[in-house]
Amino acid sequence: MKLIFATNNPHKLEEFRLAIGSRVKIISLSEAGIRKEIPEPYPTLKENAREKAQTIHRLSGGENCFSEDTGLEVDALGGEPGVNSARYAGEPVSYTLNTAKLLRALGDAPNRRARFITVICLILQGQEYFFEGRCEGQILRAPAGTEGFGYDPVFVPDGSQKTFAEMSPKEKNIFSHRRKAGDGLIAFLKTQTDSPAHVQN
Ligand code: ITT
Repeated sequence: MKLIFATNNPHKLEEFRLAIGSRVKIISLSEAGIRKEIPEPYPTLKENAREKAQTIHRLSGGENCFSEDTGLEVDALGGEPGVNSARYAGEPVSYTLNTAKLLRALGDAPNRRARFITVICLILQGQEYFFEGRCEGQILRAPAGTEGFGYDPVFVPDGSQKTFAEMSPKEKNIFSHRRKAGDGLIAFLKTQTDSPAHVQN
């Protein structure tokens, strides 16, 4: 099965290909010949994921596709940056400035509890399906590591002593919100293999 992945983020593409790529052929937007900045105007991850998937479904002429929207929820900040994670420190998007703003906002707060939440929107044969993955963890007081992207240098998932940015992509996938949401997608796609009408080769 082939699915276009409605993202402009190469890190997401790499992580999904690693997590689910052997079971589904994931086509990037550039491979699909689509160049488009997809707006994320809504107040929830689910609505933004839906917008991205529907936009690419339309532009591709109705191909099966999926998107995802991810946010980092920090308890001591009342859930921020949440759905604004990409543009927390404004535009143009800067992972370094976003992370610096997060550390400033948290200061010395003793409660460092946070979680990544990923919502996938799949459009298969014109029908929408949603899958969610979460990863609980803690925000460090200073960045560590150079792998990954976004807030990875300050996020330590429960069950590890390392930040995501100190892990290889394979190791990050053991814990990650994105891989867990991808598991839901794959489990669902398996249920569709009995009805070939739902599968595009
Ligand atoms: P697309 O919309 O093109 O998919 P994006 O980077 O804009 O790519 P999001 O809107 O989902 O994606 O942005 C969420 C932001 O949250 C992203 O810019 C990162 O700063 C951060 N983020 C998302 N997933 C992350 C991860 O696994 N590790 C660290 N930070 C992450």
